[in-house]
Amino acid sequence: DPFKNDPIRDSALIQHSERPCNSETPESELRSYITPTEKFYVRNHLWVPDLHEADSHRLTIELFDGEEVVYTVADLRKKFKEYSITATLQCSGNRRSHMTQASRPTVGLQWGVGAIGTATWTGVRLRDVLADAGLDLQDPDEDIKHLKFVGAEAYGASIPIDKAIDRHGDVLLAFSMNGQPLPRDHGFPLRVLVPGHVAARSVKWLSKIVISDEESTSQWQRRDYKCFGPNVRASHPDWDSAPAIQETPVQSAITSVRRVQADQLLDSALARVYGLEEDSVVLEGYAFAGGGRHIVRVDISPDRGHTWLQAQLQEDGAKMGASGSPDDHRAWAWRQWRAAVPATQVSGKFCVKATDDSYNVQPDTFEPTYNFRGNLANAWHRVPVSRDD
Ligand code: MTE
Ligand code: MO
Repeated sequence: DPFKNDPIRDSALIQHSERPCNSETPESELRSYITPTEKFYVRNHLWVPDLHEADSHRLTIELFDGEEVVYTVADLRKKFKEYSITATLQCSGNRRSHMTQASRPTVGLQWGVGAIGTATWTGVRLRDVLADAGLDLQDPDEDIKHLKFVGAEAYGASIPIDKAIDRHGDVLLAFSMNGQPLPRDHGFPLRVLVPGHVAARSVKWLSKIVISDEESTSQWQRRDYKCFGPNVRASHPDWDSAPAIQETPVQSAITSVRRVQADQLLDSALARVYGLEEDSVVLEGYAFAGGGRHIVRVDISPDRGHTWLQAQLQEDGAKMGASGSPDDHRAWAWRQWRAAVPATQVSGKFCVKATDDSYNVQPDTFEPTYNFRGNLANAWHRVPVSRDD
């Protein structure tokens, strides 16, 4: 039984499957900027490999000519400068259950809003290690197109080489999460952290990197994590016709709906911002864009999309990556937001939608982006008014 040494998980996680472990973060834990490590969603395709010694764990890098260079985790720590970045990981299946409910059945784990989380990751820069191993970052061989990652249990994925060597790409070989060694579920002792890309590319329990002219041949790169048109059925996808998901589209969700009495609003900053003096409803949630794009606005409707107001974006608490200024396309972490509306303006469902700095927006319904695998479900999140009553 390869699962017999899986770690014990926090009982607050919402379990979708046990073997392999797939568990999402409860809404109450999505309200802190940094997701508590033990409450961070777990998405495992297989078992957690039995790796217990960090220092001696070996990472093999296969260069384009086939030559191999090996680093232990101890070597990585000794040889390279350490960097920390705050980045959100979002599973391609986050909010899949909303697509299913609004549209048609989808194949996959029926995640709610909690297949997402934010952590501060510490490690060494992948580009520094690649350069040390012998890759010419300035002028790489033209045929080099992808970087394949292999996990110790068999999972694999790849990213385009440009993301890996971009000095502003901030791809890390991470050995710690929120200041502690990576927990076993999150990749101990070493994982790739590819900020801005779908979490499926951030391979855990990293054992090998291959510099290549082709994408990873794993099923998770070639036969999964792709989107097709609404007409394409599960039985006949032409997998090779669609690109593997890398950067993700703009997303947002409501994580809390609370009624607040007028007298409880006194002295509240939210009440001042929205000029509230009567019984109100306070909403909270997150917004996130892939590719390092910033969230520029979050719109809330208290009445199914007829009227709108702007949510207050909470402070951006992110460490901005390895080497650069915070004003470029390197928003690797979510923004949380809050909004309040008078209870009398509320009718039907609340909706939330976010806009990123390329003015990408979320579709209003799920029909146009329905895909049988339920990937990248990012239509407006609609929540009944009375949910928390
Ligand atoms: N890496 C390995 N080795 N095995 C896996 O099953 N799952 C991927 C990715 N990396 C996976 C993996 C997927 S689909 C997601 S969403 C993220 O890890 C989840 O990371 P987390 O469990 O740390 O939240
Ligand atoms: Mo995922």
